[in-house]
Amino acid sequence: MSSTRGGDDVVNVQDGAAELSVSCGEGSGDLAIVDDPGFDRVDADCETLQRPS
Ligand SMILES: [Ca+2]
Repeated sequence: MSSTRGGDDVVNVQDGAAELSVSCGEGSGDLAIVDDPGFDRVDADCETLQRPS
């Protein structure tokens, strides 16, 4: 996985599989689109979590 250094990234791991570690990298407005926060393990550098609607 690559990300722009210092950017606000969108990481989409809403794939039905459990991620052991999701890193959003640097930036203060990173968004992680996850299956469920208790299912995908998301690092603290992902400021915002979006669950399935
Ligand atoms: Ca997932």
